Amino acid sequence: MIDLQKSKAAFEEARKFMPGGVNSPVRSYPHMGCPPPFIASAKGSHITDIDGNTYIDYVGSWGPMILGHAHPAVISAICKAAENSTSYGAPTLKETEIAELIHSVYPSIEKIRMVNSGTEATMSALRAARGYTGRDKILKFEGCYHGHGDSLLVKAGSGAATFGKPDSAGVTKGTAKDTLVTPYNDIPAFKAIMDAEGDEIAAVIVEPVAGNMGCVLPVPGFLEALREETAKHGTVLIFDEVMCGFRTSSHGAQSFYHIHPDMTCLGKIIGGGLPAAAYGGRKEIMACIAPDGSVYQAGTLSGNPLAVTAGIETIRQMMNIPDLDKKLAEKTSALLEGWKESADKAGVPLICHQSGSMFGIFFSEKDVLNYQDSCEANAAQFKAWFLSMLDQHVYLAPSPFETLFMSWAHTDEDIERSIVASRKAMEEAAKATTGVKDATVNFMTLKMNVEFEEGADAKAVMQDVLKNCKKVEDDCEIFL
Ligand code: KE4
Repeated sequence: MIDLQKSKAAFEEARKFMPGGVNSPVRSYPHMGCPPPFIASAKGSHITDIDGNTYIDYVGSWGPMILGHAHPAVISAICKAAENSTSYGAPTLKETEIAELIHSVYPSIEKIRMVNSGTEATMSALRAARGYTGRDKILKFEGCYHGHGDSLLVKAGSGAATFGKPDSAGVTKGTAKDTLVTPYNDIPAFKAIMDAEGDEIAAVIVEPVAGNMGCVLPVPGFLEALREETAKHGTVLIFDEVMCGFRTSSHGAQSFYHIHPDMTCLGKIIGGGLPAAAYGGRKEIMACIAPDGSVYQAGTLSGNPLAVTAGIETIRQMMNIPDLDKKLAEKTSALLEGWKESADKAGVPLICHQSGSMFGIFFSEKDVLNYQDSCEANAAQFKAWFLSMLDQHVYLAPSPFETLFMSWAHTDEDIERSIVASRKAMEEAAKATTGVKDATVNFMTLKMNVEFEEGADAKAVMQDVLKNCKKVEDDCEIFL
C-alpha cells in the first residue's frame, strides 16, 4: 500500500481541530479505510502529497482545474492582481468584464450576480425565483446536489449521499416541507407532480447532467419535459451548471441539449480554482435582486478581484484552444474505453458515463439512470478498485457518488498509465464481494445472523449492505 504515514499523522492532528479533520466531508475519504493524502502541491495533471507521492489527478479540485493545476497564465494573472490588493468591497472593471464574458458564453444569462460558492449561487437563485413568482415550493431531483443550502439538503447527492445522510440534520421540517423531490430521469413522475402542484412551485432546479450521484446523463426528453412543464406553469427552470458548466461543452449543458433555462448557476471553473460562483438569467427575474428589487442578497467578497481575474484568465485560455471540447472528450473516451476493457477482462460489470470532460463509472450490470440505481452499484468493488488505483498513483474521487474530470494537461502517457493501473485494479475489484456469505434476518426482533468471509470488514460491509436495503425505514437506527 502506498506510504501515507505523514498524511496519517496529519489527519490525526487535523481531527483535533476540525470536524472529520477536513473542511469538506468528502475529503475525509469516507469508508475507504485509508487516510486521505494531504496535498503539498500540484502542477498540470499531477498532484503531490506530503509523503512525496505524485499521482495522476482526475479530481481536479472537483472540476475547476480544466486547464490543469497552476496554469502559468492563470498564476501570473492572479499574482499581478494581488499586487493591487486582494479585495476592495467596491465595483471594479473586472466584474463587468466577467459578466460580459459569461453572457457571451451563456446567452441565457442576461444578467448575473457573482457570489463565492455554488451553494450561494443556488440558494440565491431559489430566493430570486421565490421572490419573482411569489410562490414557496421548489422541486429538486433525488441524488442531485446543489450545495448545502437548507432548502436543498433534501435527498441530496455528493457527500450527503456518501455519508448516507441525504436529508441533513439541522434542516427544519418547516423548510423541508417546501422542497418537493422526485426521481431524476422519471418523466411521468415529474409531470404528475407538475400537474398536481405546478402552479404552486416557484422553481424546478436540476443538474442538467448530474454529477453527484456519480455521473448520470439525462435520458432523451427529460430536460425537454422540464422546460415544457415549467413554462406551462410559470415555474422558473434553474439549470445548476456549477459542475457541468464548461464540462458538458464549453457553452454548458444548456447549449449541448439546446434547452434555454430561465436561470443558471455556475461555479468552479469561473473562479479558476479561487472562490467564485454566479447565478443569473432572464432580466425580469434578476430585476428582483437588490438593489434593483426586493430580493436581498449580498457578499463581502462577491466579485473578488483575484477570483474574477482567475476566472477570466481560465475562460479566455479555454477559448484560445482550438477544438477544446472535441479534444477533451476524446481524451476522456480513450480513458473510459481502456477502463472498460480492463473490467471486461477481469469479468467485472462496469458502466461508464461521460459528458464531455466529466465522467464516471459504476460497478453495475444495469445502466444507472437515477439515484436508486447508483445506490445499487457494488460499493465493495468500487472500494477495491479505488484503493488499488490510489496505490498505483492514480488519484480519484473517494466515493461512487462523485464525478471525475479530465483536464487539458492530461497527456496520452497519463491516460495510458491510468489504463494499465486499471487492469490490476479491476482484478482487485473482481475479488471484492460484500463479504456476506449468508444472512438470515428476523426483523421482528431486529436480529441478524450474518456470516462473513475471512478478513471481511464487518462494520463497513454491514453499513454498505444496509445502505442498499430498500426496506430500511428512514427513522430506523442501526446498531452494529
Ligand atoms: P460549492 O458550494 O461546493 O462551491 O458548490 C456546491 C455545488 C452546487 N452544485 C453542484 C452541481 C455541485 O456539484 C456543487 C459542489 N460539488 C461538490 C462535488 N460533488 C463539491 C465538493 C465538496 O463538496 O467538497
